[in-house]
Amino acid sequence: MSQDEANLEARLEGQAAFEPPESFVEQANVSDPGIYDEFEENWPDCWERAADLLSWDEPYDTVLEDDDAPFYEWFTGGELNASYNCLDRHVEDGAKNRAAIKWEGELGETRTYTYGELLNEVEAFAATLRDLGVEEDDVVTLYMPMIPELPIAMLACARIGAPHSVVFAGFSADALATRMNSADSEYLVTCDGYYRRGDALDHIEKANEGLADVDHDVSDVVVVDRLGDALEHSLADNQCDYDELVEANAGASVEPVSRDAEDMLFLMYTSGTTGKPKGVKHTTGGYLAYTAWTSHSVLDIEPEDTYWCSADIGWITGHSYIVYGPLALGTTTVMYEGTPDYPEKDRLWEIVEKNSVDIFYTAPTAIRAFMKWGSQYPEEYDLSSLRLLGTVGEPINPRAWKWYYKHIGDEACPIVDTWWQTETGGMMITTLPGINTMKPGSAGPPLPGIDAQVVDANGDEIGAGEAGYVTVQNPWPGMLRTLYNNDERFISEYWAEYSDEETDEWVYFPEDGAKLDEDGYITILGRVDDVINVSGHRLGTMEIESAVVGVEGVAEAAVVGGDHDVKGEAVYVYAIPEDDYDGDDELQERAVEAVLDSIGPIAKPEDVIFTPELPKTRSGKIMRRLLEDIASGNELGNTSTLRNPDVVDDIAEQVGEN
Ligand code: 6R9
Repeated sequence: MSQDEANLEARLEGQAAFEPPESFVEQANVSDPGIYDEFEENWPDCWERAADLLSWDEPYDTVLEDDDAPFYEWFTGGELNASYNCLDRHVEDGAKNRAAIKWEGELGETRTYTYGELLNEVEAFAATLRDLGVEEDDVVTLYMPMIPELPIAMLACARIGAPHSVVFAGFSADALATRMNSADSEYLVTCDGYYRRGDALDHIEKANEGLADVDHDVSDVVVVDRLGDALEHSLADNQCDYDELVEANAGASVEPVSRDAEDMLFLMYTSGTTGKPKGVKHTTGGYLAYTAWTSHSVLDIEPEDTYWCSADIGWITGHSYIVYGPLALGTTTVMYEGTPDYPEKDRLWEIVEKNSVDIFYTAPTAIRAFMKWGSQYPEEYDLSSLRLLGTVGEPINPRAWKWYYKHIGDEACPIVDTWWQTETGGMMITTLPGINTMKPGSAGPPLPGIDAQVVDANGDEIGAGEAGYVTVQNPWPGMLRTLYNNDERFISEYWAEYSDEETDEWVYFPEDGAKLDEDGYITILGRVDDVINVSGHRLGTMEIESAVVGVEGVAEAAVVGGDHDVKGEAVYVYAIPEDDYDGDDELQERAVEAVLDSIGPIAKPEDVIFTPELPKTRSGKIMRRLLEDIASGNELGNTSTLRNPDVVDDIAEQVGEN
């Protein structure tokens, strides 16, 4: 490091606040600080500003309907179609030849779809879905990796009013079956395979395994041929080739179906406290308005931009900020199939330079990996096209924030650290890049119109410097409407904690801990439920536990998250073997296999530790906090309340050995 660089590092190191660069502010979509008051004073009508970003077939009568809270409804009476808003209207406005999706495969092949081409593809696949018998409101499951056919299929579903349920391609066969069963989904679109680190991965085999466990008839399965000759596969009777079907419908014209604002646009399953994943329901009007609005105000997207979110569409970030938000605004959205370090650790920067990317949105775990690899990789490329950077998925540590600011943004791009969830549909707590001071490590104030408060266990607002829980005290258009077929769980998961049913005051509880500072900035501390965050992916410890206790030879298990310097958190399994079993390598391997089978490689345990006992309180509850501290290598607090304090030392010793 040169002296200059060392000085620069030292300066950044000590700097706690950063102002948005003047050059950014001058061109920002939103730069008037008055927007906070404006939204507060006009709430809920302020949300018309979001709805105005869309084209409505039928204008709405009411912005917010709260008669049946917390089953809120937004833009009621309005009708619209999401695929029309993401495609046709841009083509009608003369953007037919603007790139909508720029896709790059892992091996380097590229495909660009202009808005005109994307519309044609979507219509052809919408016609195909109709041929197969898909009707309005049928749930279509999409089990696909990052290939263009995934957003095409999503928009085709939206066009005919069939909600989609995208299952992350990295999830296991079991996970697919669970989701198809829960949604009673009779249609599946999948693919033969995809590339990961240069290898052709078989995907159809996993899909077929999952289908074998679906508890109802699946009428049709459409299979995209991604790998060609790289993977031989045969199709079963109810399976058909995507290209053949689409070719037969080439040139088809499919009218976008007018959907009620409150009609379901999609389901997205996510992990919660209990074993079963939750089917989060998002609707057409509120969700699309909210993702378009936040793409405009927070990501500062303009139609002329090339925008890249490096998430996977199999998660909510990809739904909201690769597909719906950016396309609703008519911009060019980049999609990359593979891993950031294939063939080299400079892959992402090569893509940024090649496409002159203006806005880049990624996860802190990725930034920590880039940091570890070193700044020589981004330094080889011209990243000066970048105007704004974003992060999402987990808390970002100030060091990683500053590395991103300096080495990717060249100290010229604001960074938005956006806190939100699958359930919120879009961003909730973040600075507005054209207005607010940035404080590394702190997400920022709630967005205009969002009344997020940090409260104590009783629901009372806490003072600056104290830690408590995030709550949202008023509804917003992008919010989930319910959990699919489970209104009761919707209430108990999100509203029971802090609401007062008698006074009809409803408070949303996202189950995150947070700290508040004197400027009202919120620093997110992480989940306070049994959910862990591995590389920005939400995993339920109960789901993992139930996989492990299903293993023959395992009597009991506890799963916790331990600190990890790249992944944020990693999965640690503590298990008690049954009497006739040893906690040997073989049992350990079977436990790992069970987790891979039931969830997928993202949940792969960092370690499986066998112990004759788990630390328990006198009332018999497993002390998870203690196990977390052991996994994280933290100092252990008081263990005197345990029924079996000795076990702690035994476990800690073993972890030290592994
Ligand atoms: C969008 C997404 C949601 C959970 C959320 C929180 C964590 C997300 C964050 C963040 C700190 C941020 N989270 N963004 N924590 N700072 N900027 O990630 O949705 O997969 O549902 O996860 O992720 O704990 O509750 P989802």
